[in-house]
Amino acid sequence: MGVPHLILGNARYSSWSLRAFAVLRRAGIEFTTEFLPLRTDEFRSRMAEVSPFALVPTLLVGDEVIGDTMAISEWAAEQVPSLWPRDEFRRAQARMMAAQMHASFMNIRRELPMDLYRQNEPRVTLKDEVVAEVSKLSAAWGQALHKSGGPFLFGEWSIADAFYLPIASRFSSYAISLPAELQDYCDALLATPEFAEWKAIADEEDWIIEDYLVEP
Ligand SMILES: N[C@@H](CCC(=O)N[C@@H](CS)C(=O)NCC(=O)O)C(=O)O
Repeated sequence: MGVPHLILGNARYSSWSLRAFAVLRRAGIEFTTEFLPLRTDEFRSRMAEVSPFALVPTLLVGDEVIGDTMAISEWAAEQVPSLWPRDEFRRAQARMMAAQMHASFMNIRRELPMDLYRQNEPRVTLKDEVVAEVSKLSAAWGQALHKSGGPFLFGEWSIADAFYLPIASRFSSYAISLPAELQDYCDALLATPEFAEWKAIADEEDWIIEDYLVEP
């Protein structure tokens, strides 16, 4: 089968790439990496070779292609079941939290794009739709953390936390203020070793995508 090979976008900007990388690192699964600059011919031609969806992250396992973060995460969890909580209800809720991130929060995603080089620089105005999504997210995180006691959503780290890691990074980049318990959660996510490793990769990159650099 060979060592799984993970194709990723710019570490600075690609939030989905970060999630899959964090899951595989936590799983302790050995894998090789290939970083491609988003929105370039190099990206388009390489991705056209490997996946009909042409999105990163894409995991190649021998001849098999897994071209979606949730699918990569579930594949990892089949080998390492502790990536999801042990309790059946906590596990279902962790899947719910990850699925919500996978399918929604479009306003946060559009207005506060991940940019690991941006630190503590608020946008001048936050649209109402963004504020509403931050509130919804805060309520969901608060409910899970209250029940588990933290430090992660379901106590021990799970795939749900990988899915919210880029949100913690965005909140830090755009100085979104949060209640103390939620700030502690974001701090815990940003203090994980897989994020430190990812940030170090981003720090070495010199690819810039102007569209990702939103105005203050
Ligand atoms: N549903 C996909 C979304 C992946 C995605 O949108 N990736 C972006 C980068 S973060 C991408 O590959 N963009 C390439 C493009 O738009 O051409 C997943 O969960 O992996």
